Amino acid sequence: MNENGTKITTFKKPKAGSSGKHYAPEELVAGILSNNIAALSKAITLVESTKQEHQAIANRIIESCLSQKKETLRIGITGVPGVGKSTFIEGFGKMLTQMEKKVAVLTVDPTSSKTKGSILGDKTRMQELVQDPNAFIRPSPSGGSLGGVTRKTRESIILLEAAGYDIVIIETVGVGQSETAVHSMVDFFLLLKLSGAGDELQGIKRGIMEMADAVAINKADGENLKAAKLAEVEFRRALQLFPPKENGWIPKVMRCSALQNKGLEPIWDVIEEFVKTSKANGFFERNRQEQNKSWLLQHIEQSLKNDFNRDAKIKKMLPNLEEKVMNGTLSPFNAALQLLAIYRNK
Ligand SMILES: Nc1nc2c(ncn2[C@@H]2O[C@H](COP(=O)(O)OP(=O)(O)OP(=O)(O)O)[C@@H](O)[C@H]2O)c(=O)[nH]1
Ligand SMILES: [Mg+2]
Repeated sequence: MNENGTKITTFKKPKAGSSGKHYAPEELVAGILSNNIAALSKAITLVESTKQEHQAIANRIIESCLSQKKETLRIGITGVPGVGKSTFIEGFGKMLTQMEKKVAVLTVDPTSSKTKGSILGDKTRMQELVQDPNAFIRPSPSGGSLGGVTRKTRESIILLEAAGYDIVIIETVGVGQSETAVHSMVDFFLLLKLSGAGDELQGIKRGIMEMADAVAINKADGENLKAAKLAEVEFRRALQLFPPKENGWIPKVMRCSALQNKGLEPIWDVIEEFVKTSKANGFFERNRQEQNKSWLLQHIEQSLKNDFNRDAKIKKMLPNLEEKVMNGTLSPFNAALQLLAIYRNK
C-alpha cells in the first residue's frame, strides 16, 4: 500500500528480447487506473515501442483508458531554446500541485538529437517537480519522425489522464513543425518570449502568434524587467492587429519570471478564464472533437504510407522507377500511378 491507501502491484520487467507477452494489458490498465506509476511508465514504454506486438498491447490499453471520461486540461508550452520553458514548467507545475492538482509533463522534441545531457538538463531544471508525488515527468520519445512522436505523445496523454492527472503540460521547442503538432493536441497554447533586444516584434512567426492563446514574456527580472515591460506593451499592440480567433478569445500578453516564480498565478488565472469561456461557448469540446477527427485522418494517412513503404513489390520496383523518373524517361505522375496499381493488386 502507498500513502494513499492504493495497493501497489509490482510489474516484472520482461527479459531482454522477450516477446512482450509478459505484459498483461488488463493488469496494466488496472494499475494505471489506480495511479500506479510503474504500470503507467510501462504502458507509455509500450506506446513508444516500435515493435508491432507492443503496439497491439498498447492499443488495447489505450482503448480501455479512453472510456475513462474525466475533466482534464492539456496545455502546450513553446518558445525558442533557452527561453525558460523547463524552468517555467517547474514553477508552474509546483504551483498547480500545491492547488491539489495532479500534473504530468511531456516534452516533444522530434529532432531528438536530444542527448542524455539535455534530458538530464531538463530533470535538473525540474528538480523539485520530479520529486513531487503529484507530478509525473516524461521526456520526448527518442528518435522517429515528427508524425511518430506526435502519435506517441497523443496516446500518452490518454494514459496520463486515465491515471488521474488533471493537467498535462507539453513542452516543445519553438523550432520547426513541432509547434503545430503540439498545438493540435492541446486545449491551451502558451508562447514564451524573451525581451531585451528592442526588436521584439521582428522575427515573430505569424503562424505561431495565431496559434498562441497567451504570450508570456519570460525573464522579466533584474535588469531585464524594464525591457520586459516594454515588450509586453508592444506585443499587446501587435496582437490587436491579428484577426479575432474563431472561438472569440483574444490572446493575452503577460510577463513573468520563471526563475523567481513571479507572474505565474496571473497566467493560471488567464488559463482558467479561457477554459471557462470556451466551455461556455462550446469551443472547448468542439476543439477536442476536431482534434480527434484530424488524429483519425492522420493515422490513416500514416498507416497507408507505412504499409505502402513496407510492401515487398513496391520495395522491389521503386528504385527502378525512381531512376526512370530521374533520367526523364518516365513522368513522376505515371510512375506513381504504376506503383499504386501494383500496390492495390497485391
Ligand atoms: N533570469 C532568468 N533566467 C531564467 C528564467 N527562466 C529560465 N532562466 C534561465 O534560462 C536558462 C534556460 O532555461 P530552460 O528552462 O532550460 O529553457 P528551455 O526553454 O526549457 O530550454 P530548451 O529546453 O533547451 O529549449 C537557464 O539557465 C535558466 O536558469 C527567468 O525567468 N529569469
Ligand atoms: Mg527545456
